[in-house]
Amino acid sequence: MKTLEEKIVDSRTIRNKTLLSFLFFFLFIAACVFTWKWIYRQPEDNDTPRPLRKVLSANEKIFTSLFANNRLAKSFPLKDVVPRVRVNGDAGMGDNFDAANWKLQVVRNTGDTLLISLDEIKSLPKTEIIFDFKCIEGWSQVTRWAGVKFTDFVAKYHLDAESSLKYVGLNTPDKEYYVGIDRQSILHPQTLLCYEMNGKPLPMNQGYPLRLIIPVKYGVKNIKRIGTIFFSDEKPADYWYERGYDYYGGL
Ligand SMILES: Nc1nc2c(c(=O)[nH]1)N[C@H]1C(S)=C(S)[C@@H](COP(=O)(O)O)O[C@H]1N2
Ligand SMILES: [Mo]
Repeated sequence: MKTLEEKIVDSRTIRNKTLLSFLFFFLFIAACVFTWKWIYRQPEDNDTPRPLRKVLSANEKIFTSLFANNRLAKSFPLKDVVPRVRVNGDAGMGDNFDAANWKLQVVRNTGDTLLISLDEIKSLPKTEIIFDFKCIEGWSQVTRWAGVKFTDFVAKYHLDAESSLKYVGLNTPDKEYYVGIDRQSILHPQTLLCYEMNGKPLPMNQGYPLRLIIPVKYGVKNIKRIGTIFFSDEKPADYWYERGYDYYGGL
């Protein structure tokens, strides 16, 4: 048998409790607004208030510690590839580009710069990948790319000393777009110096002659139209980092 306990509550108690609830509610909102304003009054670090930047750095540490070369981005069958590949981002993609005379520049530790033609890059083993390309703006699409694995490229051009440094920096020929990438991500087995999309040469607006395809990162790091590659223990400049995004950009 159930016993029902009843308590008679008078209307004054109800009113007091209601008032108290509202008071707490408004105090809570005020605290949120105050904290938010406080965060945005703090000094900035690369276009982001320092407390928020600290959160991004903490995330980066967690992701880096979980990263492993045998953790692959999911790949997809040919039938899943979207018919029309989106074009996004045109920094460093101006019309004044001399495609005919393009050569990839690779700055070595010794100070000299390798100049490598597209044909030389195409003569290296070719790797294809179909994966879900994700942009931080919130869209993603399954797309198909081919090129040389960054690790095969490193081996061919004896860049072992260079690639033991903490970061690699990549710039467009006009230096308008630039990214910095941590060593373990650039040496990930799915990272490509890519010259083909859907079995054809890269379209001009998608990075002809050479772009980075790096499935373990968001779209921002997949730089189109690479001009120069260099290696460094310091974080290379990064276009979207300077505009408030996190440096790591990992998935
Ligand atoms: N040179 C250059 N590369 C770039 C960008 C850019 O503005 N300039 N935008 C990036 C962003 S934000 C995305 S999402 C992808 C888009 O690649 P897509 O145009 O092939 O779809 O390119 C990346 N690489
Ligand atoms: Mo993006």
